[in-house]
Amino acid sequence: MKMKPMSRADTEKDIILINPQSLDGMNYTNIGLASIESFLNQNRIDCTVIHRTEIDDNIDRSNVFGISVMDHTYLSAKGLTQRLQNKTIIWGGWTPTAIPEFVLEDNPGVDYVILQEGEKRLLNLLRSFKQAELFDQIDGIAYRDGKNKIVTKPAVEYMNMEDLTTPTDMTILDELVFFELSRGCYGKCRYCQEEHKMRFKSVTKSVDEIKSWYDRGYRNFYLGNANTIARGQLLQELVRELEKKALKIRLSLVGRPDGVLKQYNILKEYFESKIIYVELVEVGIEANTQHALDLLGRETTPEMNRKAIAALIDLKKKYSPGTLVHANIILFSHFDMSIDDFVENVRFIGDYQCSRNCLVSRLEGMANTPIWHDMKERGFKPDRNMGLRISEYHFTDKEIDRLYRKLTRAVIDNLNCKKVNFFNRLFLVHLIHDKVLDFYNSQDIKNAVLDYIHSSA
Ligand code: B12
Repeated sequence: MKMKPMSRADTEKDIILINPQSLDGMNYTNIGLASIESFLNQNRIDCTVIHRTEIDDNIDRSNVFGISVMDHTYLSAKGLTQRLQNKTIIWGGWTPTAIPEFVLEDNPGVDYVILQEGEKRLLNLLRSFKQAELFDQIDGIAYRDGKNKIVTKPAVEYMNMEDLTTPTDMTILDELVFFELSRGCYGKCRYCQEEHKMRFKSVTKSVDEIKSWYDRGYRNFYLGNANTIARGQLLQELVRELEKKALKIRLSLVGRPDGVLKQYNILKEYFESKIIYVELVEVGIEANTQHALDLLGRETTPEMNRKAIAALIDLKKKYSPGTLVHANIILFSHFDMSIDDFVENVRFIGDYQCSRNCLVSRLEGMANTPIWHDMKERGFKPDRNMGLRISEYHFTDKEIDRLYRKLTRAVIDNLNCKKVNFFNRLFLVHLIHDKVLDFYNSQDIKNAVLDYIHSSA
């Protein structure tokens, strides 16, 4: 293992963590770093988080820097690493977890890549700098050995959710507290990088944590992560405890259609509650034919998807008209999709009218997922500047390909800009959604779609 010189006396901080986000307005939200900073400080590691623009003022404060990396911050992290070439550099987050070997090869300045959850692994790595024998016990890590060969030790251990500490304020976005009720997902969908085992916080710990935010004046909580609706008993105990403590809060929940159907009666308690207000329920639908769902490795059926959204709309109408129901759908669900798959996606969007803010225009190939491997086999090119994500590709069906290009071209021309970015993305989504509703409102969706594809305009 490589180690650059470090001693506590040298510098003020044991480690400085960098949030490389470049988007104004959400500069400081990073749920992972919020959790790691709190965990390390509670374990007597002197640690702080800075934004990438604060690097000049902090460069001499530590010999060790950790960077949180997602695909859209890959280039920013790469630049920071070059700037910090005399320091020990540790990368963690979604992108390095998916492609540790590529990350180490592409960034000679990166010394260690931490895979999956960072709290304990980073703590143990930092401890090993002073007690070298601890290093061999660390799982979920990639590095270069003495012969400059890359070694990857897969992640084996998972955090017990009870050992997590309350995150720092970096977990807040515009007064909304991202609250981790669970980690991981059982879905194993072919397009998703999430493969952690599912774990949950106890109700006692969850309520204590929510109460501590509540006492500081926060009222709006996003029970995020991919799949918080999964465990019925916990959800039920949570709503009852929050009611007992009279914590008047707004909650957003995220889940899968099977979870919504299974936990229907418990969700009803949330919708009926006089204490809890359900702000939003977000459900991953992804596609509306069995063919497309199978291509995505989604273990749901169109029937299940429809039932789940219909049930939520029914609850909303009866008990909480202001609640938002978001049915996440990938309009162009797969590169092997057919016109009929597209038509059924249009039908779902039109029938339920709850995909306006969460429509994904097309499937993205996230590094190292089964779908990404399929895409590579087809010859689609990973983008080295975006964590090897595959975003540019052709659809097998020529008509679908033409439809995709025509639709997005028309929308981008309408936007009158060169590039789609985070800020105009929602506008783009709305324009596509408007066009989808035009198809839906025509007498025959398939004919309308085919006419559009073959029209000269
Ligand atoms: C809530 C959420 C958001 C929130 C807040 C995001 C944020 N900045 O933290 C909002 C709505 C703003 C958001 C926006 C976007 N998001 Co988002 N989001 C999520 C979601 C659902 C939950 C995140 C969460 O709660 N994580 C819990 C924390 C504790 O986990 P964590 O962040 O992964 O951190 C752990 C490890 O990764 C690691 N780690 C992280 N950093 C570091 C650093 C070091 C040094 C170390 C050692 C370890 C380490 O340790 C952490 C603690 O264990 C995830 C999916 C998921 N299941 O996690 C997607 C996810 C993170 N989002 C994603 C994406 C693509 C986006 C957007 C780009 C979407 C878009 N098209 O606009 C934007 C980007 C905006 C931005 N600037 O971040 C992707 C990232 C994929 C990738 N490979 O890059 C994910 C994984 C969803 C997915 N499957 O596609 N998102």
